[in-house]
Parts: sequence; structure tokens; C-alpha cells
Amino acid sequence: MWLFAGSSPHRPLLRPFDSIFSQSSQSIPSRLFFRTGCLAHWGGSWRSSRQLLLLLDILPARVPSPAYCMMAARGIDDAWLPSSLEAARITSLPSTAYYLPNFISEEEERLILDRIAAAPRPRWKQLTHRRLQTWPSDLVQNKLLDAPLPSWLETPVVSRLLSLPLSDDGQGDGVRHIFAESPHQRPNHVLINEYPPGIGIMPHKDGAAYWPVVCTVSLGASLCLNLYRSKEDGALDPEPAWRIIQEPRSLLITTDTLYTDYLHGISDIKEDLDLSANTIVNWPLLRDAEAFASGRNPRQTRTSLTYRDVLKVSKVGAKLGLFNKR
Ligand SMILES: O=C(O)CCC(=O)C(=O)O
Repeated sequence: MWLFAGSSPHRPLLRPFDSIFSQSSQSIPSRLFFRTGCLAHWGGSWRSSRQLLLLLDILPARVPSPAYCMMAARGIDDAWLPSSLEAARITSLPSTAYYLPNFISEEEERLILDRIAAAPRPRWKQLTHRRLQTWPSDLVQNKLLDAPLPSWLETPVVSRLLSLPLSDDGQGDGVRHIFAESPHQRPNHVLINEYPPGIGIMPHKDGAAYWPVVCTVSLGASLCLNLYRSKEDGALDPEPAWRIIQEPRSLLITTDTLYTDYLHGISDIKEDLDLSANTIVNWPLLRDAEAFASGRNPRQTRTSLTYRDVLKVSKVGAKLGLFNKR
């Protein structure tokens, strides 16, 4: 087993992890190297959190949280993926959901934000308080005109999503990824929403157009997504049943009844309040829970990329040679 070290400009964040390693160095096989920003490589391939956490099991138990270790195991500005989605599961929700705090790197985030900003003005649909882009196009009667996503929305997000196995079982038989059962086995549509401070989105369900898997990449800033129950009479229970913090560069995946039975929304507030391990379901998975230690998150502009598989696709666009420009 090899742990590769890389220097990091973020030493303060890495220091506790460093000290865990250096204090335990005597108990680790001698072929193990570490300093800061470690990446694990053994058995001929790069390994990720699951294996790294197994390694941590043999270290003295002073590890703060899996997510913290994941973050400490690489430079903070790099992307970092677990070996399977199972390691990123949000366990206290009624259906399967995953949170990956470092799905893309800072550089990838910057490049995507630049491409969004460079989109021609007519690409933006201006709502009363919020604006959005749809790629490759708007749906017409819940149907998508067949067209590829632009390359900057495809790579790295889609390729990375499809490379992530659901679990560590059965690796080698091909990756069984989060879209394995969906009609096109991949997301074919992306909604880009921009939320200035004080602006959110009303509680809603996403409806019948999509396969019930929603992958949301957050860019620029953190905010809180609320999940709501409907009451017996069908009215919305105004108190969120669960709250999820979405940090910049994170990926949130929601599925199944979270899609079909519950509503989701973002409050129109300038600051998320009452944030703690008791109120936020993905607290143990956050990259930097310390940032919310005051219980508050003053909002800054946050942009989201919502990747979904539209069930019905019309081939007309492709036949006419439309929409093929990337
Ligand atoms: O921006 C988000 O995280 C939520 C977007 C959303 O609710 C939607 O696209 O339906």
C-alpha cells in the first residue's frame, strides 16, 4: 500500500490529520508514506475513502468525521470521490440520498462558472427574482428534443457520476452507477439555477418528466435545501422535515420517495440559521462543518446544476441536425 503525499497550502485544516498520522506512524506498515494531502494507491489502482477509512480503523481513534478525513486526505481544492456512493449515504432520510462534499475541484468549479457567465444572454430565462438556463433546451410537453449536453456540462460531472459505483460489491463486473436503471442510463438534461442572497425556490416536486434521480452540483456558495412532507389533507407542512446543507463543489443525489412523495425548496432568506448536527441531516458528511459552527450561513450567490434523465426524448432535433453545437 502506498500513500502519496502532496504539499498543500491549507495546512491548518490538515494539521489534525497530519498529527494522527505522524503519531501513529510506528503502527503502520513501513511502505506507507504520508505528509499532507495524501492519496492512496495500492493494488495497482487509486483507492478512495472506503479503503482510506479502513486504513484509519487501524489508527488510534481520534478521527473527527469521515468527511473530514476525506477532505484531509487530499488538497482541499482537489476533487475527491469515495470508492462507492455507499460511503456518502445520508443515513437519516426516508429514501436513498448521497452527499459528496468534494465532487469537483475549485478549478473545475471556476471553469463551469465561467462557461455559465459566457452563455449568450438569450440562454438565461429571467424569473421574478431568479434566473436559469436549461441545457440542451427547454422541455416541450415534458419531452426533450434529442441533443447532446455541451462538453463543459458533460465533463467532468457526467463522466464522474457514471464512474461512481453504487456499492463496493461487484466491482469488476462493470460499474453499477446511479443512472444504471434510468431510460438513457445517464442524465440528458441540466437546469442551471442562480440564487442571489435572499432568493430561493418554493417547495415543489419535480413532476413526471424525469427519472426519479436528481443530481445537484452546487457552485459558488453554500445554502440549505429543505425537504417537506405533505399533510394528510395534501397541504404542505410549512416546517421542513429535513434540512441539507449544500456546500460549493458538492454533489447531492436524491432518489425514490424523496422525488415522488416529498417536496423540496430553498427559503428566501439572507442567512440560513439554526445549523447544527441536530438540525442538518448531512452534517457528518460536510467538508467543513466548522464553517457553520456559529449555526449561521450568511448567503452569497449560489449556482446549482441539476442533472436529470428526461424520460421522453424526441429524435426530431437530432434528425434536423439541430442543437449539435457544443
Ligand atoms: O437549486 C437547487 O438545489 C434546487 C433546484 C430545484 O429544486 C429544481 O431544479 O427543481
